Amino acid sequence: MGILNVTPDSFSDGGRFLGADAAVAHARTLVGEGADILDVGGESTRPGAEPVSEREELARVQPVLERLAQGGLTDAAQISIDTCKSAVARVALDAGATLVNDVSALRADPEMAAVVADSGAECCLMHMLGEPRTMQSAAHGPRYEDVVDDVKSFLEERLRFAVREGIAEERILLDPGIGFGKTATHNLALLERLGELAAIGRPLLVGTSRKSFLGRIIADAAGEVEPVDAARRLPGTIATNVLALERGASVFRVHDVAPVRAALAVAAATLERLWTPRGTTTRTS
Ligand code: PMM
Repeated sequence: MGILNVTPDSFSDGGRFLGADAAVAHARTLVGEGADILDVGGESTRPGAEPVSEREELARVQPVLERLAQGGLTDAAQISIDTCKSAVARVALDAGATLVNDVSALRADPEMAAVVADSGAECCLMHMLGEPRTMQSAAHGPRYEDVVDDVKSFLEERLRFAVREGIAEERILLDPGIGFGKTATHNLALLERLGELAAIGRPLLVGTSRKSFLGRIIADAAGEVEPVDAARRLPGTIATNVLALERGASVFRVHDVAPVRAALAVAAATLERLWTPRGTTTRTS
């Protein structure tokens, strides 16, 4: 899954693909690098981000979604809409999106479940403690009894809710929400014990790409005081995605599609276990 942020303030690529032309060109690059899914987002969920109005979010993503369809990119890749707003999801689904990536797991907008259910689209339910504006702040400090057990219970509850609301279970993906109301230690525990979440029985999506806990670990390893910036987090992105594959994840949300896909292909071949990218029907042994 290649990330297509159409936001001025996402943490690692904010503002770079804000215009529809730049966004569509970047979408082509991501597909050229092997992305099977394009995740289009018009509201930043980085820690501290302020909410965006429905009108603003639509103004950002609608032209991009229309241009992706006109440019044939809806045939080249599955389009995912990263939104918590049902009105944005509805517009995106009309424009050819077939996956709704809701980081609130259907909690932010009471209409969202019905929009997804009626459309027959796929849906990703992600764990988040708190909300983006406050989720990492020391005052509210992310706390868990046991982060993996807590995230697992949450995802099981959200899965039951979604099915009750009429979303077919086979269309639902689950995501531990790396970095969403979690310390570095929480993120690492979730990655290490990802198999416990895979045991729920739904495909797992993971998003570690360029996230700040990687910057701190890489800096520590290099004896640097400041966390390394997003441009130097690719090795950590690759390491975490390979480990996530080994522990049962099947969708990898990343900025750097080509190197991560190559690493996953080698890891999958080594494990002789199946990660079959959606665009690939056969697997060489
Ligand atoms: N991370 C971000 C945004 N959307 N969606 C899912 N399902 N999982 C994630 O981990 C996730 C997400 C934040 O990263 P960005 O600002 O680079 O998009």
